[in-house]
Order: sequence, then C-alpha cells, then structure tokens
Amino acid sequence: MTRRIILDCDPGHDDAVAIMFALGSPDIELAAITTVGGNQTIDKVTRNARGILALCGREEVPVYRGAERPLLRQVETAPSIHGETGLDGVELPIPTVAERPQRAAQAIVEIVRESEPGSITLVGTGPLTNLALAVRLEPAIVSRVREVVIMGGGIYEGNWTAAAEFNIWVDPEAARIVFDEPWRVTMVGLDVTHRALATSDVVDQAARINTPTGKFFVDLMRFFRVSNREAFGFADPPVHDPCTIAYLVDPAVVVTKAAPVAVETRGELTAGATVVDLRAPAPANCNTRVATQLDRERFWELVLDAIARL
Ligand code: PIR
Ligand code: CA
Repeated sequence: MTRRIILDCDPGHDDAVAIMFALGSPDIELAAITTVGGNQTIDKVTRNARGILALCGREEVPVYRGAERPLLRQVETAPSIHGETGLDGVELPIPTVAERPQRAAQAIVEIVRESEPGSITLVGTGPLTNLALAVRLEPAIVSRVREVVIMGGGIYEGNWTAAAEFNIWVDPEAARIVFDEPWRVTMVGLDVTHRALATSDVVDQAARINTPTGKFFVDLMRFFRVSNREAFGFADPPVHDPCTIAYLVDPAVVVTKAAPVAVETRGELTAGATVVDLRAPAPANCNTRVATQLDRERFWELVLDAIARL
C-alpha cells in the first residue's frame, strides 16, 4: 500500500537525501513539498527544494513556500553545517517550474481536506512552524491525517544546545503545538539519527550508482562530512532526515516506543528540549511515539536503492 506524504522541510543536505529517498521509493507518493525557514532562509531552502526536484526530473511535485520565521522568534539558520546556500558543495539545475501560489499551511490544509480521511502522512524535517500554522488554520486536519512523523528532538541528546536539537530549538512553540494535538506523532530524534552515519563505505557504494542523483548524493556527503567534522567533531556525518522516510517505508528499520513527549519552551538552559517520559509503560491514550533504534545496514540499503531508482 502506498503512503501519500507531504514533506515539510528546510533543505539542507540531509533534507535533500530525504526528498530523493521519498521520490525513489515505490511505496511512497510525494503529494507535495512544503518549505520552512531553518537550515537557511526561506528563499534559499525553497529554491533548493525546486532544484532537487529539477535534478530528479520530478518537477510535477508541487512546492509550496512556508513560514519565513518561527511563530514567536527570529529564525536561526545553520550555515556552519549547510553553508551559505543551505546546500553548499553541490550544483543544482535551474528549476523550470515555479513554486505554487498558496502558502505551505494553506496547502497542507487543502491537500488533507481533499484526500481520503486517514490517508495523508505529514513528515516534518525542519522546524515545525508550518505544521503548527496548518493545525491552527484548520483543526479538523488532526483527525484526518494518518500520522505525523518528524525528525527532531532527542530522548537523551541535543545538538544545537546541550539540551536541544536544532529543529525544535528554532521553533519550540510550534513543536509544542504539534506534539500537544491528539494526532499520532512519531518523533525520530537524535538518539536514532546520530546512528545514520554516512561512513566512507556508504559513500563508496553510492559512487558506484553512477547516475546524476548518485553523484549528487556523493557531493552532498563530501561537504556534509567536512562541516559535521569541523563544527561537531563527527568522524562520519549523521544523515538525520531520511530516517523519517525509512520509518514509513519499513517500520522495522526504525524501532519506536509509545511515550509521552513534552516540549520545553522556557527553560533557561533547556529551551527546545523534548522531555520524554519513559518511567512507565505509556498510558493507553498516549498519542506520541519516540524512535529508539535504527537498523543501519538496512537503512542505507533502502536509501541507496531509492537513489538508484531515480
Ligand atoms: C543538522 C541540522 C541542523 C544542525 C546540525 N548541526 C545538523 C538540520 C538537519 O537538516 C536536520 O533536519 C536537523 N536540523 C538535525 O538537527
Ligand atoms: Ca532538516
């Protein structure tokens, strides 16, 4: 059964891999890409999304521009990781198809409204501003969406601060709105994504694909390897965002567990932290799940197979 998804993202090297993974997976139908200011400004990430679709020859997928900044805060970008363009180190073709006139939140509401109830999955791989705006614009989407899967947060880890992961840190109020609605939310956080390492093995394998998208992946990883090493000391770069797609393609690759998740918005040291309650079995009405384990081998097999299909 194919899954229809809307991918809300801020590309971004690992967002780019998530887009290719979704496009190349027969079980995933990418209904739309919506963009959000995060890794870089909204202009840059929206252009990147369109350029990736152009490279993949898939410009029929509509792109909707979303929030320029978080609900209450100024946008914080991550040039130390993704460079000034948001996708430094690669070249993309000039997109030939324009972005759509509607805004992301509006498009999410319309697509969910026009689709079969329970059929659309929302995937968030950037700050959650657009998803929060969509649910405030039309609360009825909560019961119509199949599930929400996000890359963000962490049970025991932070990256942008000691306590917070970048996507939640940038817009904690939006994350709080998304986690507090009674739809099913699965948090694929740093505990798992820090194991999705693009080792030189993986990159060598990708190099053998020998297609434009295979080369694109290799170039993405070349830059991402250096920036992650210089900014964070990683020997191999963690490729966060495609873990959400892996979870949808094959849930056995990303083990999850029901647990209440709350988002800290005000802590002096802990703003942007996801507080996961693992003390006891989750209550029956718990609507949130957290990812705890990744089958790394199978993960890369799925990602590279998808890229090879493009
Ligand atoms: C990755 C990101 C931001 C900062 C760092 N250091 C690494 C971006 C990725 O695109 C991913 O969605 C998430 N934010 C990981 O924190
Ligand atoms: Ca991202």
